Amino acid sequence: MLTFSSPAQMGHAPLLELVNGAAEDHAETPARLANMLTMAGTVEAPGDHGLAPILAVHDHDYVAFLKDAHAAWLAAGRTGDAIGYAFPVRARRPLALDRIDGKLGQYGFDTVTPIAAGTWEAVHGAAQAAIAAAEAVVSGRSDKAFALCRPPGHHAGRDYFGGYCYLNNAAIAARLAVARGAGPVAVLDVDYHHGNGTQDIFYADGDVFFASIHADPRTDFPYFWGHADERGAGEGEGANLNLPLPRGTDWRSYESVLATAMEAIARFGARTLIVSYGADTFAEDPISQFSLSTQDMQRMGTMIGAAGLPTIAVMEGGYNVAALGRNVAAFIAGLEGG
Ligand code: OKS
Ligand code: ZN
Repeated sequence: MLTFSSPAQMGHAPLLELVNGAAEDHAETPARLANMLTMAGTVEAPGDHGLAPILAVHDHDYVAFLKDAHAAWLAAGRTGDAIGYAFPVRARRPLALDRIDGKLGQYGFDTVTPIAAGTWEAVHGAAQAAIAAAEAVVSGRSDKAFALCRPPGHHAGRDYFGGYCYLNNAAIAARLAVARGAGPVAVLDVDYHHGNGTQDIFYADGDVFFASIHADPRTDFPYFWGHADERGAGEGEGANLNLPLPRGTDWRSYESVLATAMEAIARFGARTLIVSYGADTFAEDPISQFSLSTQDMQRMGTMIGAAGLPTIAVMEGGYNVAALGRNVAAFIAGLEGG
């Protein structure tokens, strides 16, 4: 398996997240990537493919905001990481706000996704890893590739960040594949959390099918997306499939729902597959509530690999740091046909 990661990804080290009424240690740490790298074998640096593939998904003003946000935070006399405290209720207007606090609320949707000094370089590096993986597959250099992205991406929308995510690595890879004529494309999201950003980006897009298996948003983050009745709109009507599962789900139920997702992807006629892989479905994940084992990660990879599609996998969540590399390696072994 070709594997990609950028050293710049280590530079995002959020100090804390505001959650459960307190400042807690941030779960999405550089140590996650360090642990994955211990198990990954040969990892290629992605090179710099520029901003064009990122801007094919994300809003120009949003990207400019992300690049500048931490500097604007420091210029406002603050220390530490930039975190918003005021958020618009739904259906507010597009507004040209002047101060960093307003902009953090305008572009962000939660208090767990700080913008730190190294955030832009890191999210740019993670996106480059996803782009390099996509290039490797659409060029025919490799049948499958894995981008060890962190921070993750699937909660980030065209013009918003949240859920530890800033740039949507899976969406960037999917858009690139479509642009290169490798469509129709399916994105399969098997992270514990619903990939609301990816869903939003492709909601009205008939070229990209989005299927997600995740904790029911009635009980779990991101709450406001991921419900079973969200089926796509316009040209994308029917090209969005949410398969929410209850807390406590084990492999027995997961397997049959994954089979449903794979059948839907085949029926759609996908020619390229993007996988948003999160290891936070692991039974011992500290912030999640499914019951999958490391061996189940391999089973998951095997079922996905059996589709026989050119596949680009990108890393999403997974917070049991000590087990992370093992879980990723098990998933990759399955995907490769083990
Ligand atoms: C708990 C609340 C935040 C959940 C963020 C989810 C991040 C993730 N601290 N998304 O896939 O793993
Ligand atoms: Zn997750």
